[in-house]
Amino acid sequence: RRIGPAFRTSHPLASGPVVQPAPTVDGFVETFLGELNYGQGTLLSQSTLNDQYLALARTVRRYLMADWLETGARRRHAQQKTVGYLSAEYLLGRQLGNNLLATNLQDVAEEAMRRCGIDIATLRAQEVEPGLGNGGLGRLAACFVDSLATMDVPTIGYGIRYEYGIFRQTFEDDRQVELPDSWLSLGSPWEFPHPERQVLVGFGGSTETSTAADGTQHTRWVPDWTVLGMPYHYMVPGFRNGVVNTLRLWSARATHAFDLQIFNAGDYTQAVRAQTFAENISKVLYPEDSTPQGKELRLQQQYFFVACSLHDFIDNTLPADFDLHRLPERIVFQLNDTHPVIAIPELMRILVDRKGFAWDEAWEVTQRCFAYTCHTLLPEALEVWSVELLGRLLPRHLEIIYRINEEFLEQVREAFPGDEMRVRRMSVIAEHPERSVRMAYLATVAGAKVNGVAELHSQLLRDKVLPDFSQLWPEKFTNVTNGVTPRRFVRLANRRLSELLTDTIGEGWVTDLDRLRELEPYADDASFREEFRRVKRENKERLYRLLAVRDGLRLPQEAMLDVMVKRLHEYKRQTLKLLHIVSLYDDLVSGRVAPEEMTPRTVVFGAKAAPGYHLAKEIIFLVNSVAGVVNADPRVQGLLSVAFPANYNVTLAEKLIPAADLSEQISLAGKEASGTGNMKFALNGALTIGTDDGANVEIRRLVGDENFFLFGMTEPEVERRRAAGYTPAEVYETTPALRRTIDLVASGHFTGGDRQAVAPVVDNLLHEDAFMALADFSSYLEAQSRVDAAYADPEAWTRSAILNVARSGFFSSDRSMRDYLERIWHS
Ligand code: B1N
Repeated sequence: RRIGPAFRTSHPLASGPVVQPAPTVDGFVETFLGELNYGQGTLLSQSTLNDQYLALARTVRRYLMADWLETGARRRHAQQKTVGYLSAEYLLGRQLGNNLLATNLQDVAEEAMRRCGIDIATLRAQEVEPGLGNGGLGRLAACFVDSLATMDVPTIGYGIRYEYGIFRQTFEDDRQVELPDSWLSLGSPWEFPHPERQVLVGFGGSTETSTAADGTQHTRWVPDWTVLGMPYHYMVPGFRNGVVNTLRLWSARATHAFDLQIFNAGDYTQAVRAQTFAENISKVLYPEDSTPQGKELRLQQQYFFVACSLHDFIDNTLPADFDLHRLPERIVFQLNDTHPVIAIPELMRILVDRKGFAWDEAWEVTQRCFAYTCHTLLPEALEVWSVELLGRLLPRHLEIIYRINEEFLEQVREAFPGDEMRVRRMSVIAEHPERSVRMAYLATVAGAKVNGVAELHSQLLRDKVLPDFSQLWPEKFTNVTNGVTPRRFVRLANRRLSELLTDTIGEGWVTDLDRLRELEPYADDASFREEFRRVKRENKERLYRLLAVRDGLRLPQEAMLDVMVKRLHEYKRQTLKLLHIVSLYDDLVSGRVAPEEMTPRTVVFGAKAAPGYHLAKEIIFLVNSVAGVVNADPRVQGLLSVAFPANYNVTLAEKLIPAADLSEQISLAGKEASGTGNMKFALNGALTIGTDDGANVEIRRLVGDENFFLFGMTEPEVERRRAAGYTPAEVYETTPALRRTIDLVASGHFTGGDRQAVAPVVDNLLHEDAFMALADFSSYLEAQSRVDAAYADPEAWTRSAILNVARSGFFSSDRSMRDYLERIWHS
């Protein structure tokens, strides 16, 4: 596999260091033109925008290559423990800007492009972001690998190179229409295919057990079809520290043996079809957030990338003579939710069936190699796979899971003699509604640690989701509150704020976000507040210029910018926000509130709905319908506007968040595991209106009650309310403002008189309201009037905004990584 010493040349440059282009404008121009000429095969004078973008990307890549090779060599040499982050999603965002930032080449590149007569901003806009994730979970993985590189932690990010990422959202007649995201179609300058590191993955078939002369049994899996995994490597640069880690994403290919057999049998079309079948595995990301669908192809994806990753690490990354009994000294696999949990029986299979370990020996090693992060509290979101499907696709893994479960349940019986109810509750195998494997239980049984993603979530995980397990193994459970990378979400997204911060407290904050504390005294400095407001104003102007070209929106410059961006989900309660808008609108047009009493607002939504989530799509339709009517009504001109730019993604987030005044974090308490958008907004100087949910709890504690607009029931209040029997219609009947609001929607006012069109949402609210939007309506409106009053005092508002920035350093993903290192990976 590797080139032997005999083939190594004796040239002095053969084993590095790689000659890096000069980090000067001249050096950059020369490299760029070279890439245009020799990489793209064109002349500057003949080149298209895309040629120029690709050449620019490849130029920046060159400045990272020496560090990448050097980091790899150093890691191989040092033999330290590596973090293998296993995640089915990485929502990376655009690469060019981030890599220019990491290499400190922003100004050089801008000037170099100017000399070539090119506006670098136009080239940046050319990049299609790799949308290989649905939302928070995928973006979290991207933040974590960024922080690990910046902290020089040996890490390999493992995942799937979907040919189509999260769909592109458009609106037709106010309804969501999904288009395929062909992010690879104009070329992919950031990836490196490594065909020499391909891995073979089996599926289906059966198991065979043989008995040796000494009586020991040996089981072997005989798959009946296989695919190849082709790794693509992506650079993950640390912030200006000479470190470049690797993200290794797998793409499925047909094996030659597979189609050759069929070719030889003379069936050409059948052979080509086999190719398509194999390549389907990494074709498309499932666009489901927080509610996984139990689809066969999804399980194939999960096993495919996990099998490739384990094989890659054990057989191609560790030295050939490595003693696998010591595997836990060299790797810890962090399971990003249950999606990669099939890695547990896969490692057992490798050790027992292929490396000749005894079962107990293998189990000992396996238990120390995995840790599991849970990201949800919604019972419907806990993944289960039917035994029928698992047995058909991965028969050996199912056997292994059964044995793990048997031995585990024995342990439970020993700890709780006679408690068969408990044994049934804790079984990894559920019997109803069909026999299936509970992946979260399997991860908890096998993992050395289990963590939730915010304090409240970790508490509820212990008490409500896995109570029996936390009773059996209290020391297994821990919390690591999520974080976000300050590189992308402050330094890159908010250049104006970054300059102000650096001018005021120095540049150390970019890698030591706690230093933002030093900003606190400036909250009382009138000229600093003035500067802070200028930053916000300019960010708003930039956003509105973008939304004008991108979406044809015209928004007033002066109004409060109120933003709710996240996946569309009932539990997140976009409808509650919508009811607030309708109620403001109704107050104005009915004359209950005079125009001069109103604090002008612009509300911006961004949200994709899972294509099969019908109610979520109806909510999108309703938001668009309300926006259309409100924006066209001269009576509310300049006082109330609603914008719903299509296709919210990381790129748009980077423009929206720095401009926001108000951050909407209004999920029903106990439902949002953490949230990470909430952290990005606070760090960019927006104030939060939010429930006592997820990481909001910690944000409020840190920024202070007086700088946070709290409303709504707490989680225990939600529980009590539900236990008492919640009837939304009663709330509607007894709350006049709510009644007026819902009646206005129900009347068809926003849908050209069409009452049918609003019925799905209205009926659901009145008769079901599973996430209690109506119960929290009055409290929400009251909190929103506090927001209005606060915004009317710009000095006090700015003071609070500055304190939000100064006190949010805790939410750096660098801190999250320190917590994982301390609480999980080093223990
Ligand atoms: O993970 C984020 C949290 O901040 C959010 O609160 C949480 O909702 C989110 C199945 C999920 N939980 N579960 C998912 C995504 C895709 C999928 O197919 C589930 N995403 C979350 C980061 O911790």
